[in-house]
This record gives sequence, structure tokens and C-alpha cells, in this order.
Amino acid sequence: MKQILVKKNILGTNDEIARRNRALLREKGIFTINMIGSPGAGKTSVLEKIIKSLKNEINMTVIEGDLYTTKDADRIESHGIQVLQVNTGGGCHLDALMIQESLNNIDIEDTNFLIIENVGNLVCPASYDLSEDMKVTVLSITEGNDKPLKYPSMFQRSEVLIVNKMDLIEYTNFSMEELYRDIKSLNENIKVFEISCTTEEGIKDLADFFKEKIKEKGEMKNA
Ligand SMILES: Nc1nc2c(ncn2[C@@H]2O[C@H](COP(=O)(O)OP(=O)(O)OP(=O)(O)O)[C@@H](O)[C@H]2O)c(=O)[nH]1
Ligand SMILES: [Mg+2]
Repeated sequence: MKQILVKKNILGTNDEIARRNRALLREKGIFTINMIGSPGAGKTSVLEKIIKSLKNEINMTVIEGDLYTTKDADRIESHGIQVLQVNTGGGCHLDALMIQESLNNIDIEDTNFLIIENVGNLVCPASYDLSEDMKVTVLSITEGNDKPLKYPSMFQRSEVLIVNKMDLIEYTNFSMEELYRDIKSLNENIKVFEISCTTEEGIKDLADFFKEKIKEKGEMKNA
């Protein structure tokens, strides 16, 4: 599996680079998501479930962002998916230059769906456009339902909220009612999926949702 260490951005502003990446991804018809959430919210677990659901129909590529290690990329690679690990060497988020470098290091000709797993962090990634079509935030039940109001930017900028670890709700004081009230006050258009990677509740609906978006964006390359 490939792994890159990032360089300092001297080539332009994040938005300029993101614009160039976005043009390339549009030309290739690749639907791209930027998956964000706290450390341990379950981003890689959700990704693994999506891969299992869609890999026979859709060609996927994953870019894994982490400070150090190839642990998440190793998990993805075990599913037979093209994956690139980006190590930020301590940086708390990915940026558009890292995505540009990633795209230079992988073969995207056959890809329909590009999933970027951002560094585990609910704050910094909100400010960096990675040229995605959609920001997808993963919030897990064990983090508490107060997180949207405490960390609003990410929730305001996301098209999709995945509420993960629903299997644990009975052991916590997490209130779905309060969550929906708060999240809608921040972003009335956000689409919410309640899921569990343990029981697989909600995974099919989530996979179907992405499948529609992928088809809208480009021709199926494995058709
Ligand atoms: N009970 C339960 N545990 C889960 C669920 N989803 C993930 N986990 C567990 O939560 C832990 C963290 O999951 P990861 O998928 O590694 O989380 P992550 O967000 O990718 O973590 P980082 O990449 O380190 O930020 C693992 O031990 C998973 O097995 C779920 O739906 N229910
Ligand atoms: Mg992960």
C-alpha cells in the first residue's frame, strides 16, 4: 500500500488548489466525500460497511488521513480497495494540497467513488475544502448529544450527519430528540442517518443514498 508524508503548502491557497482538484474530479466523474468526526467516532468502521455494501457494484478509492501510522489504510486494504495513507506528521486536518498529491499517487481512471477519511477531529477540518462534493460528519452516541452546539461549524457545513453506535444508546443519556432539535437549528437541510456498525442497522439506507449520488455524478466505470 502507498503512503505519503505531506509537504508544506507553497503552491497557492487551499481554495485555489481545491478548485483545481474539483475540476479534475468533475472531469473524471468521481463523487467525493470528506468524512469527518472525533477520534473513535467510527469513521473507518462506517467506511468498511459502505465498502462491503457497494464494492461489487462501484469502484471505490479511499484516502486515509492520520497523524501517524497506516492502521486505518491497512483495514481498508484488507477489503481489496485501492487506498492511500496520508500522514500529516502531527497536523490536525487534511488540506487540498494533500489531496492533490494523493491524486497524483493513485490511479483514479476507474474510480467512481472517492472517500476521504479526515484526521479524527471535529474542529479544524471544518475550515478546509478538500474538493469534496459532500462533507459527511460522523457523531457517535458515546460522545453525547451536546456536540453540535459546542462544535457548530462542522455540523453547519455538512450535508450528511451519520449518528453511529446506535446499539449503545440504551446505556447512555444521549437524547435523539435534543440532537434533532439542535442539529436542525444549525442546519435545517442536513440529512441524518442513524446507524450501527455493530448491528448494521441503517447501513443499507446509507449505502443506497451514496449509490444514488455516485450515479448522479458520473458514468459507471465498471458497467
Ligand atoms: N458498539 C459499537 N462500536 C463501534 C461502532 N462503530 C465503531 N465502533 C468501535 O469504535 C471504535 C473506533 O472505531 P473506528 O472506526 O476506528 O473510529 P474512527 O473514527 O475511524 O477513529 P480515528 O480514525 O482514530 O479517528 C472501534 O473499537 C470500533 O469497533 C458501533 O456502531 N457500535
Ligand atoms: Mg479511522
